[in-house]
Amino acid sequence: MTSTDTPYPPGFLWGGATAANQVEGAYDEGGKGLSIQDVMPRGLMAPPTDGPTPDNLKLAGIDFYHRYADDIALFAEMGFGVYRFSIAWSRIFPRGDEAEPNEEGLAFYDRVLDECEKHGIEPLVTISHYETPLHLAQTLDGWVSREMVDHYARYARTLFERYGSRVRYWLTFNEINSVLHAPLLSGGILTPKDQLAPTDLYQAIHHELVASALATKIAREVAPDAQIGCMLIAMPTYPMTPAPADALAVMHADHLNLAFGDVHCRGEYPGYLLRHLREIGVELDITDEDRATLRHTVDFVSFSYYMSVCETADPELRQAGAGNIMGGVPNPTLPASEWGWQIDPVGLRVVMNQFWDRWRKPLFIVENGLGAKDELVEVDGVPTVVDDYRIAYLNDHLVQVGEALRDGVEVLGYTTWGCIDCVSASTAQMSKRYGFVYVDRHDDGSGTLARHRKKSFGWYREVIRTNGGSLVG
Ligand code: BGP
Repeated sequence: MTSTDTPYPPGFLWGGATAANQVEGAYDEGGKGLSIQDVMPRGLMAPPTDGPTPDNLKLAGIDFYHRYADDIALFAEMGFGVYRFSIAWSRIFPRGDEAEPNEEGLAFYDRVLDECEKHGIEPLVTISHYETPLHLAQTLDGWVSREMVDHYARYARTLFERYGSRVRYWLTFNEINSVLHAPLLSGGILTPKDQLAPTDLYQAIHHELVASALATKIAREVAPDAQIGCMLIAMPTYPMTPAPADALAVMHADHLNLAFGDVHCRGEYPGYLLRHLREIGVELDITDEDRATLRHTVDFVSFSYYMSVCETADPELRQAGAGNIMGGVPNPTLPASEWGWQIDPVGLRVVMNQFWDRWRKPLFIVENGLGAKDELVEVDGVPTVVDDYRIAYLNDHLVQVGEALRDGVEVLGYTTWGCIDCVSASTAQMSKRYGFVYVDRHDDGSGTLARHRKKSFGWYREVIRTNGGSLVG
């Protein structure tokens, strides 16, 4: 492929993504309150602690709070046209329930935006990325409570008013469909998952969906140029066998994921979800006002893509996949990462077609990448990582994005996950690295925090320079 026959359209936004709680550190600076992440030193793997503990790598992160200017300069060196980051809710409203925002927190993101503007990088802001203020989790059990809608709306309004003229692309909730499987991470719900009544879980989901639509409504009023997207985990599901019962199992699994996109794009609950709720005995408290709010649909659909899964109706074939928070059965035909996430570039094309056919909204791929153990070596006296495995992973996925573009799918852009190494969301490790930039910090908390360009850094710069023309596929 040469740059003249690239399927990527002019103006395609290339870049990378991070989240506040995984990079910023400075967990108690600038007036910030605690978030649920400050008491999750083991990620999803263990219950939360009573307070911040020294083994929690997120408390210091990769010190982006102090190094953001240098880090954004590195992104600019790769030619990023877009940088996706999240705003830490507890920097803006430290407890979550205050009437007035924390000016120091707002000023920090002004400075981040200054740097983006200096380099001509378009910001893509996630309003809530797995970082509910801890106080709201402790006092309300997170999104189980309807009060969360007001707290979130006040927070979103504050952001639109402050940054609405500077930020065009917004995401309301990171991976909103993960709340079904990770209620604490995604819903700020402290009640352990196995003790959470289905009615509480679905009511929490309803509150998040209403809050997301309310954010869209507020944006239309105070930031008319804003483009609002929902953000989903995309996980194409294949039948384990050709048995019709397996096709049905796929349909049911798909429905539980796609329902979130359906509500965001169509403005109402789909019939299959209402049936599911009836069958599991869940009666939701949905007001007329909620129904009217849900009518405020999104401008685009964004998603993360890491893997596909299989489904089957056969209980003997049903064993859970390693490291996969969303359930599903491992696919025997696919390789997996060191953390058991199955690698399936073709699945990306499949899911892009599915989303486009279903919703006819432009797509934005806002997370994709390979978490791997990297080894820092010296090449010509310069510390680096020879991450050919990461290059191969990204190349193969981007070739499939190109195929989807040729299929006619409309795509706004692509941001790799963890464009600079950061603390893992699921395992809270540093050693699960995704970046083009290596950060010298380790699972035991040691390290200088120095930044080093990996081999993939130059590779991605070339992909961006050629608008995908340098991809090999
Ligand atoms: C997504 C999250 C991110 C990110 C990524 C990789 O689910 O939105 O926050 O971390 O997955 O996951 P992990 O860090 O667990 O490897």
